[in-house]
Amino acid sequence: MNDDGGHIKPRLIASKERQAREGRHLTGRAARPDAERLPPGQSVVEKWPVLDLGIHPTIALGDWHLAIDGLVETPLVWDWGAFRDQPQVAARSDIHCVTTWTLLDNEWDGVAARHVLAIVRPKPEARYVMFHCHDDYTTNLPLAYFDDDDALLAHSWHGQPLAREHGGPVRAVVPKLYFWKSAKWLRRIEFMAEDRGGFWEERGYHDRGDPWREERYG
Ligand SMILES: Nc1nc2c(c(=O)[nH]1)N[C@H]1C(S)=C(S)[C@@H](COP(=O)(O)O)O[C@H]1N2
Ligand SMILES: [Mo]
Repeated sequence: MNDDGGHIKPRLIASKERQAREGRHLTGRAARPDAERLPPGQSVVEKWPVLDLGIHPTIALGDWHLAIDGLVETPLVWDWGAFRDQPQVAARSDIHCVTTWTLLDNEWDGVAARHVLAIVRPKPEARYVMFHCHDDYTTNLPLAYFDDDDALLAHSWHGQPLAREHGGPVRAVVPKLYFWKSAKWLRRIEFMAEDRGGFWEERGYHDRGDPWREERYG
């Protein structure tokens, strides 16, 4: 990282912890992805909001690396060239943020999560994934949500390089979970046997975060 591009926002973090304690935005409904386009309590927005801890790291492509390690047969580190040499996929999905906005029909380009899994080969005991980011953000998820055909490591959105404020050069995209699980400025993917909470999961957000079951807090 070349500069910190901002400051951490303690008041924003405190207010989100309060919202989690108070159960803000909860509707108490569940919805089915095959029957409804929107998970409970979500509203469609037209413009893509920027939400993060307040730091927007600048990572030059020449300095960019992604480590993939933990409980895998073949840990690796990709530099930018190696990452771009992997098979590329295009995928379309909706973004559902826990703060209730939904952005429909996002077109991503990048490397499929399942390609990553085929290369590193998680050990049988690996059941969870932790994403680690350049702003020190972390988020955890069950391996089953990363091992899905819609999950990817995205470098482009609607055909353009992912903007820095949205996590470029590379962010994770895990469409079946609330968007706080889709880590921006990704630098490391760690495979784990035991679950461990990430940044928001330790501050009152739900451990899994399935929008269709309205798992906002927990
Ligand atoms: N590295 C990092 N990734 C992050 C965050 C963050 O603060 N740092 N915030 C999360 C949250 S809470 C949300 S809602 C989405 C927002 O992504 P966007 O700014 O591209 O809309 O990023 C998620 N990924
Ligand atoms: Mo969020």
